[in-house]
Amino acid sequence: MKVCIIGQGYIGLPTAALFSRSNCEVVGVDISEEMINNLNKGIIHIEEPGISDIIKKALNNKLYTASLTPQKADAFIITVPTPYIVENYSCDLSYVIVACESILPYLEKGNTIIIESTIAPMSTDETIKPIFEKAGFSIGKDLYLAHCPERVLPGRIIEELIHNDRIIGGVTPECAKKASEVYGQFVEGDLILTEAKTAELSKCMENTFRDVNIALANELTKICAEIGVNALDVIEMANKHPRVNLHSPGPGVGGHCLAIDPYFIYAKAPETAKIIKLARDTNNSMPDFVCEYVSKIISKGKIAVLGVSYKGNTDDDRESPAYAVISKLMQNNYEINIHDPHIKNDNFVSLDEAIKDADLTLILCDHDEFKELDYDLILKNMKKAVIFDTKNIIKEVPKEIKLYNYGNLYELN
Ligand code: SAJ
Repeated sequence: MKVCIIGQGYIGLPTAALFSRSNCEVVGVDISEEMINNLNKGIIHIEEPGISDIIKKALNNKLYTASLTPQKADAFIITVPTPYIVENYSCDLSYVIVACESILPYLEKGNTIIIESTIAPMSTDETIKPIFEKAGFSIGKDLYLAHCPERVLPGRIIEELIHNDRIIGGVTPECAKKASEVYGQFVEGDLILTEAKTAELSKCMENTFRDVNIALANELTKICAEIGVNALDVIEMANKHPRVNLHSPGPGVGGHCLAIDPYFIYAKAPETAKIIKLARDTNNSMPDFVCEYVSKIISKGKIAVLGVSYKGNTDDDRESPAYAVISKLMQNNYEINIHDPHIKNDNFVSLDEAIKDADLTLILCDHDEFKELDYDLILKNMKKAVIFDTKNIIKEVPKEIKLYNYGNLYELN
């Protein structure tokens, strides 16, 4: 089988790697000339265990080529980004549309086209299918079209692409069957056949489920700060119940999935999707909540901010709530020094520099490095030894250090 994959990012490249490992011929297409040249030399731009070796082997065996233009193939897979449109929260399909149009000259009867990008419900039927129909193809007869969302965790992508169950949403049952034959090349999890719109909404709902549950934990934190209860103890106690799983509160929700996908559903049914929108608003309000309590700890002075990635142990800072916290603190005239051992940025400083003469250390991300800080250094170098841990990662500090977390904010009221 020959597969042409449009988009060689976090999902497209690992997918290309796995097809080539299963002896499929793969063309990986991207708009970045620099990336394509590098890929053809075996230089990989994403940090993901296992990919580099597989791609290098595939280049040697002539099973993988990176290219600026598509080629004829049996299956085409679209893995390009889908951001949301800020004005109305709807899904920006422009990259997907351009990708679909780019393969039109290479399509032949019998080909299968799979959209992996996360898209709003109904997008495949209402927007993507007509692109191919206008070009004269009948879907389900000449071409087979399906939406098959990816569901993988960065850092474990290869492992999860192989073993996770896969939703195969066909525009027709025949489309789903053909798409499942494509994934059958390397997927060992179950291939679950359904309709395109069901696949679209289930992917968006997976991330919405998490977003709503995090909002509930964040709301609980606010209630506890107001009425004087330890929110972290409440979560621990409630989770002793076998059917309860309260999530963890934090400074907000980041990343390119949880902070975006719920809007795709909201934009489709804004009058009805009330909990979904409220959860988004609640999570978006957390940077303000953090800043409010920072101002109760210190009214002015220097703050050492630790961590700006959207989640721990990654260099990904897309949609990170840390940036909202930082910009608000700067507006309020605090002096900010940022330290993040996972992100390269000339404006960031070392841990020593960040905490030097600081009035407060503010933890916004749960990198492992922050779980056990050098408390002697903190006591020696900070002006006041105060830590505000918004991720509840520090379990114990020496008694000379004052630690605030979401368990004791009520002390500040
Ligand atoms: N967060 C909390 N409290 C929690 C859990 C997470 O505040 O209890 C925050 C994190 O700090 C982070 C954000 O939520 O800012 C998102 O982190 P995450 O680990 O929940 O999710 P992602 O965006 O890294 O990955 C999700 C995953 N989806 C689900 O678990 C349902 C992943 O499986 C998907 O493949 C991915 O979205 C995606 O691509 O859609």
